[in-house]
Amino acid sequence: IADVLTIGEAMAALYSDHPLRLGGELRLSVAGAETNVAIGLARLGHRVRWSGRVGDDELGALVQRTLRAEQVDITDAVVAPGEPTGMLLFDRAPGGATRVHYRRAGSAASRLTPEDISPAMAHGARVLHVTGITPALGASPAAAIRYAIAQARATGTSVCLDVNYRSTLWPAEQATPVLRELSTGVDVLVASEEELPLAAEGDGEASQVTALLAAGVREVVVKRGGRGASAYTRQGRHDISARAVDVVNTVGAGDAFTAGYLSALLDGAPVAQRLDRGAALGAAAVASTGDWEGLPSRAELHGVGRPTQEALR
Ligand code: KDG
Repeated sequence: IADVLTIGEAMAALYSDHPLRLGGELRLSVAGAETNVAIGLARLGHRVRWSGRVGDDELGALVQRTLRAEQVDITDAVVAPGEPTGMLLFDRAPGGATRVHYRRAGSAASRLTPEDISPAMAHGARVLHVTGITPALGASPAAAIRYAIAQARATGTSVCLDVNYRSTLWPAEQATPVLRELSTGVDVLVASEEELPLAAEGDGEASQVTALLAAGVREVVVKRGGRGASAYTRQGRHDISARAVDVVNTVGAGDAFTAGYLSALLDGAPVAQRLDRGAALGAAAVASTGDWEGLPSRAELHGVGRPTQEALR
């Protein structure tokens, strides 16, 4: 069986170095939080399967080709005739901030059903990884994620949920009850500091984490961007600082972190090493353009976080 099964929307991604309104050149790639995690894990040598729904179009073919090239098993992915593959565009606002523009309403993935993912669930995996993005895409994808989590729990598969709140997809009032419901049923919960209140009741990080651990979550991982991350278990709290790298593009860093964390978890490494590998992959993502292109193989892990002017010989 696979080490990890990830489920979610994979999209075509277009990148511009300046505001889109200026036109000019675009670079075409693939993005999506769950496929970012899948690629990060596959590069580290884990057996990864991805399931989701893409259109029977050129962009869907790009998604499939990219995932196959990255050794992600997509045997169970659904290719839906007549439905468009979702798309997102990244540009830079004046001043340099990265902006994300979605073109995913009505996409193939927004029509994902529980039946679509049942073959992947039947194949089994050690870990199921899902995010809070998929339930924001519509009632049917939300049902698919609920089904996936329930199936995983019934069959002894560990579940990792990354909250990944996307405010442009749904308002916090709508997201909070759904994310709280999903969060209590998982083994590993990953959230940024800002997302934690969406996943758990309580005033402040300590009480939110306590509530999650009391609800049966085994590990709560809090991402703090350039300030590192923490992992809480019933045994206590561990912290890691972020690795110093030149920041090129922070999009995808959270997914990379999660891939690193899960990789070390699959290797049976202790919490400190899980955080360390998460920090390494997060740094690799931040130091490169694109969501996943800069992620290391296992042999390249040791080079992450070295000064960029240093040549590795
Ligand atoms: O985490 C990176 C993602 O934000 C990006 O790949 C697109 O999945 C995506 C989303 O919904 O924002």
